[in-house]
Amino acid sequence: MPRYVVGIGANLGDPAATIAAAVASLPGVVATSALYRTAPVGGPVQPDYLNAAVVVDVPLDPHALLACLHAIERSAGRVRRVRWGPRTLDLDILVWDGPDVATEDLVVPHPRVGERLFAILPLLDVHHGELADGRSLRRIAATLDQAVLRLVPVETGRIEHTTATEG
Ligand code: A4P
Ligand code: MG
Repeated sequence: MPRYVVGIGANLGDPAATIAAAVASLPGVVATSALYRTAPVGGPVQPDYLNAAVVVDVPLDPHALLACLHAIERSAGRVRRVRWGPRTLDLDILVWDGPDVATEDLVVPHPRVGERLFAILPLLDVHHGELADGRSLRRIAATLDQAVLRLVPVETGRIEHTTATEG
């Protein structure tokens, strides 16, 4: 069964509640990261984000999973207006255990996963620490400009979730 890590970001409405609901709707969740509060990167002036990552084991190919993620984004009221703009919910496929995907509507590993602490820190909570090309996530994280991201403290506790598919 394919294994994916899905990155989650939210900065409108009640991001913690939205993320908890998204994790509850995702199929096949086997692990969740801590919840990180991060300063926005790119886009217009906008609120801080909450970011997280979850591991899902699902019998779906990457495009089918992307369609499922888009449906969950829509049910959270996501409206696409500005690239990198504020959003109620963003679900990205960060990595998976299959071959690289490079199509017009889907690129896996996510093309910017190696550039962003808001993606790498949660990913490190649930992933073994290397990208498929062998690059160490910790080493990449150390090279990134920590000041630009202005990380503010990590939330305590973990995401509350229940899934019908576990066990
Ligand atoms: N797409 C291609 N590859 C993927 C993939 N691996 N996973 C396509 C998901 N989608 C993928 O995404 C645009 C299109 O990318 C999708 O329709 C899909 O076909 P989108 O979610 O509509 O738009 P976006 O998220 O604004 O664009 P993008 O380029 O994915 O943005 P990023 O790079 O994900 O950045 N700052 C903080 N602190 N935390 C954040 O979470 N997120 C962003 C978005 C910017 N700044 C942030 C955060
Ligand atoms: Mg996205």
